[in-house]
Amino acid sequence: MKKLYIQDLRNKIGQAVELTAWVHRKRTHGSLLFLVLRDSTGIVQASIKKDQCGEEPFNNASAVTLESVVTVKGVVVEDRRAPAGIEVRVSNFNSLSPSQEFPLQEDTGLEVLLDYRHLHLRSIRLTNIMKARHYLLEYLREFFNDDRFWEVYPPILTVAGCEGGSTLFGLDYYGDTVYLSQSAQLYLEVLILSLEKVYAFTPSFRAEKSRTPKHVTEYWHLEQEAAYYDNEDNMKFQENMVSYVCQRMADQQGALVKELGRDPGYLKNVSPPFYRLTYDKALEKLADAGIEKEWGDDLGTEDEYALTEGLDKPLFVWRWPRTAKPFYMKLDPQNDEYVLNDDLLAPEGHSELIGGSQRIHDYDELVQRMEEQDMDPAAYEWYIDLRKYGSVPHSGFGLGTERLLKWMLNLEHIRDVIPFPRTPRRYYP
Ligand code: NSS
Repeated sequence: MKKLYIQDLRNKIGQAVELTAWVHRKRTHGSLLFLVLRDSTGIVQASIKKDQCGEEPFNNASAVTLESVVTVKGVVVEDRRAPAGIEVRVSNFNSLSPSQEFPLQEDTGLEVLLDYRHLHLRSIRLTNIMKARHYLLEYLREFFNDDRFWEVYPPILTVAGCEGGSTLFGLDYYGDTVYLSQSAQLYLEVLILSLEKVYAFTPSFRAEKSRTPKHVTEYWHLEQEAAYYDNEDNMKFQENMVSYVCQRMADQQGALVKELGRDPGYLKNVSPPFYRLTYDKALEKLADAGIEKEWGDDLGTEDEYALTEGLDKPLFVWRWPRTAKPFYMKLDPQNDEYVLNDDLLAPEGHSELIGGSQRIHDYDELVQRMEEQDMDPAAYEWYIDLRKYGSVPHSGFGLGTERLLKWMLNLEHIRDVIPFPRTPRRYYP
């Protein structure tokens, strides 16, 4: 059975068609009925006149409930008054699968929408966001593949974290404890010693305590790792990658982006080089804005907002104090109080998109850094081992794909870009 899609009706003007779709809206004017029909490709108006399709089909169509699946037969005509400029003049109507009264309306509140996420995902807005998400990943993969990176498949059940123990989800594994992956980084560091340039797109899990518009407990992490890349190569790759996907999205999906409320011109303007501030300069800038931080403090939402206010593209805050960052980051040979790393912050308070760094490839330096952070090297023996057998300088980063899309589409909350958001209080449906 080959289905006709709404987007293809434009090529069928003047022809008789049979269309199966969901009833999205319904309006009556006496003996004239308008149905707005929806499928995965869009919406179209169907007009049904009693004197054209007969009494019984007309009565059935009049009684149809929203979200029912129907089949209409009719001719496609141009009509400037119709939402998409065309309409189907119906000569026959059939209800295939009736819907009970749909529990969601225009004014349904947020918590109810989340309880009924399985139904809310049919909304045009969420459908469009899911499509934008698909395109974003397509463009990201394009960027990696064009540069001859290998896509690899690291495990989700892991023995140890790399971003600190406090956000690990542990689970019982035949009497042992294993953890849901926070990051594939340590495994990617294994794979670069054979494949040299790799990326992975996997779920990452964070037992976040804070409830904010930028945190979920399960997110999709795009991670890159490359042999012989130093921190500068790494930052250049990040800005080229983010610029590439912004421009591809503007060029290829301008209408979708616009419908979701972002001017495609804004994305088109995102190009390298991005703004840069060292951590120390960022603290100075914050002090000028009246925000006093201690050297070594992490940056909070307010700080990120102050640093990126009014910017038209992202900002790197780079070269952080070693005390503020994880054990695997390479110390700056110029001054080992700092590490060779970057956080990439999105403008307009959309928060950190990427965390990246050059990695320690020297055995002794790594063990010393782990001891300094009171870590147990036993759990990381395999990772440390890599430094014994032909270790090379390398760098990598992790990108939160939901955060990138949230910024690109200028959406308010990260849950808007993920079909089934997991937060500290929500894991249903
Ligand atoms: O903790 S990160 O900053 N860095 C890492 O996990 C590295 N080990 C990645 C690597 O170098 N391979 O997380 C990376 C990004 C961060 O910048 C955010 O964009 C995103 O992952 N991230 C999140 N997104 C959504 N929700 C939560 N809770 C979250 N935590 C991090």
